[in-house]
Amino acid sequence: MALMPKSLRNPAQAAIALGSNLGNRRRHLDAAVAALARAAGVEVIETSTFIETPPFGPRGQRDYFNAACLVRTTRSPHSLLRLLRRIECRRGRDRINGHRWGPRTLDLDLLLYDAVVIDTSDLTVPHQRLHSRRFVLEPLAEIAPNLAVPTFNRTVRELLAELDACEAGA
Ligand code: A4P
Ligand code: MG
Repeated sequence: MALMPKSLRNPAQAAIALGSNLGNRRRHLDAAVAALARAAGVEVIETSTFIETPPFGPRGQRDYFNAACLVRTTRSPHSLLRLLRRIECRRGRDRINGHRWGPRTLDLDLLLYDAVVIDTSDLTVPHQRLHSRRFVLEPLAEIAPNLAVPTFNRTVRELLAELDACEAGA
């Protein structure tokens, strides 16, 4: 077994959501996973399959490719957020002309970071809309169904079951 690099001793486990609906969607997601795997202080444990999902938000957008990724990391949550922003930027994410829930080459959201709860102006963990986004919960449930989601006090699988029940009753 390979020795874990010194920088990855005592790592945290984090879950990241990936989404793309502009350009070569599969390539953007592949490149994001590769960039995470190359980043210092990050080890990719597992990546879900890529699923094609109808857009939530403004009409007229193309379907998204979505996925989720589990990583081990020695980076702090804010350092991980900065890394996600850099990777988005390198894949041409336009934050100046882009708008909320609008089309994007790459969106990387930090979903979970161990059992840590954060509520600062630029970072909320668990991600605020994790429980209501099928395009987030489905890929995450594929790779980490039993992961506990703090504040919601549910596992990922339970949140997905609740969303199913909610949508069936709607
Ligand atoms: N921010 C706070 N907490 C976090 C966190 N945990 N991870 C702040 C990442 N960012 C976090 O993010 C807006 C602000 O949230 C940032 O300033 C950051 O500091 P953003 O990525 O610029 O904005 P956004 O992605 O447009 O909005 P948001 O709130 O992340 O919404 P969603 O839910 O990600 O919506 N439809 C489908 N089918 N698939 C998708 O992937 N994505 C969206 C984006 C809309 N519709 C979609 C999809
Ligand atoms: Mg986002």
